[in-house]
Amino acid sequence: MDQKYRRSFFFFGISAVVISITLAGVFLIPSETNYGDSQDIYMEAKQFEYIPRTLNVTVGEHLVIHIKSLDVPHGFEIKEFGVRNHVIPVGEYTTIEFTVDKTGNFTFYCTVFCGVGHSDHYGYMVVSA
Ligand SMILES: [Cu+2]
Repeated sequence: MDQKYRRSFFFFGISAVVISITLAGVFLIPSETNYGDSQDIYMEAKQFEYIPRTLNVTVGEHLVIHIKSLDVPHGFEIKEFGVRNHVIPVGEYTTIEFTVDKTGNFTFYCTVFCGVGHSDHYGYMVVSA
């Protein structure tokens, strides 16, 4: 194999790899990319607060909330986004996913009775345009 032939063979090989990767990227991207930007949010719940207490997000975002409890089991609900009665276990992250499809100020709150301050266990989600 002479030098010139070997070089063009090499470039052909590289081009084939690049084209394959590009096509795979176009056709094999998982359906999650149909959402807007995805944001991972880490939260903690305890008697009787959420940390952070306020989530500031942008409409269209797909949220992946990872949340765990620091003391007793708690709950998490935001009716406006179809998130109902999620149980938050102690010491172990649970994941809640949804897309914020409207702007405004919303309240999320605890749906598992967690003690005398249960009714004060809530937080806010501010969705901006
Ligand atoms: Cu609670």
